[in-house]
Amino acid sequence: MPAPVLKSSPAVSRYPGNPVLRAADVPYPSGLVFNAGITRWQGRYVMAFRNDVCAQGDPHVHETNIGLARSEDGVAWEVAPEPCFSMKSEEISRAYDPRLSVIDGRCYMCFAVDTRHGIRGGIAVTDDFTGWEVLSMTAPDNRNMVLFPERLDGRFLRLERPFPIYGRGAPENFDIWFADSPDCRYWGNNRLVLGSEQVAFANSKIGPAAPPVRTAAGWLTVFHAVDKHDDWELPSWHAGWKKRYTAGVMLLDLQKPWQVTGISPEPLIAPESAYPYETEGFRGSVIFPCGCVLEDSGEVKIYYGAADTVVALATADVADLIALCSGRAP
Ligand code: BMA
Repeated sequence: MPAPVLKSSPAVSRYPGNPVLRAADVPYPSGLVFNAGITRWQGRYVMAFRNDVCAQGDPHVHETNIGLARSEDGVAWEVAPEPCFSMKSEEISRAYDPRLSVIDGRCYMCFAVDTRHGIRGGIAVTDDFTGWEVLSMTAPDNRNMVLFPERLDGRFLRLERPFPIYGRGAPENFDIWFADSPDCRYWGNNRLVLGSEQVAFANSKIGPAAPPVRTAAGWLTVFHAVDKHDDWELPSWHAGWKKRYTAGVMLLDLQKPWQVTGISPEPLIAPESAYPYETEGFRGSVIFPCGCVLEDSGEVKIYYGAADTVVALATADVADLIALCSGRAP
C-alpha cells in the first residue's frame, strides 16, 4: 500500500540545486552523506555530516564517521580531506547524526553513539574541529540531542529524545524532553516538552531535529516526526522500510524553553516524489533536519538528511515560520 500523500508547507522552498552534499563530493571512502549539523563559525559556515561507508545500493554499512565541510555562503561546500570525528572501541561501534551549536564562542557537537549496551547521546566540544573533548554521554537509550545556542541563568539547555520501551504504552511512541546543566557534563531538571500524540502528522516517534534558533516570538524549533504503517513498503535499499519521516516546527518559550507556545498543525517539510532525492535512496521518504541557520535577512536555512543518502537545503522566511506556529497560514 502506498503512503497517503503529505504536502510540505508553502512557506518552504527547496534549493533548486539540491542536494548540497553527497557521497561523490567526499575525498575519502563514502557511500551515504546525510544528517548534518550546520552552524556559522568564525565568519563562515561549517558542517559536520554523517558519513556511512558502503557501496551504492548495498545496505551493508562497513563504517561510520563524521565528516567536516566549510562554506562561504551556506550553499556550496568544500569537504575537508579527512573525517573530523569518530568513536570506535570494543564497546562502541560508531558515533553519528551530529548537531552543532556555538555557545560562548566554542563549538559543541551532540551526536548519537551505538554501543553494545544501547544507544547513548554524546556531547563534545571543540575550538578548531581537530581536537575534541567529550563532555558527557547519557545512559541508554537516548539520541537526537540538540543544545540551545545560549545559556539561561548560566545553565546549558538541551532537547533530547529518550526511548522508553516499558511504560510508554506503545512500542515506538517516543517524545521530546528537556534537560539543563551547569557545565554541559551533569544534566538534570528533565521535563517533557512535546508528546508524540500531540503531533497530528505522527503516529509514532518524534524527536528534536536542529538546535533551536532565537526569534522575538520564541525559540524556533524544528523537530522530526514519524508516521508508519505495517502495509507500507517504501522505496529503500533494504526490504521492509515502512517509516516516513517529516519535519515539523514549533515555538518554545524564551524563559521556559520546555514550554511549547505554538506549533504548526501541518508538516513543514514532507518527502515528495517531485524531489526524488527525498523519496528514493538508502531509506526513502526520510526528511531528517539537523541544522538551522537564521540569516540577518530573515531567511531561515534548514538543512536536512534526505532519504538517509544526501544533505539537502530548504529555505523559509522566519516570519512565515512563526505564523505557521501560531496557526496562521503564511
Ligand atoms: C533514525 C536515526 C537516523 C535516521 C532515521 C531514518 O532512527 O537512525 O539516523 O536518519 O532513523 O532512517
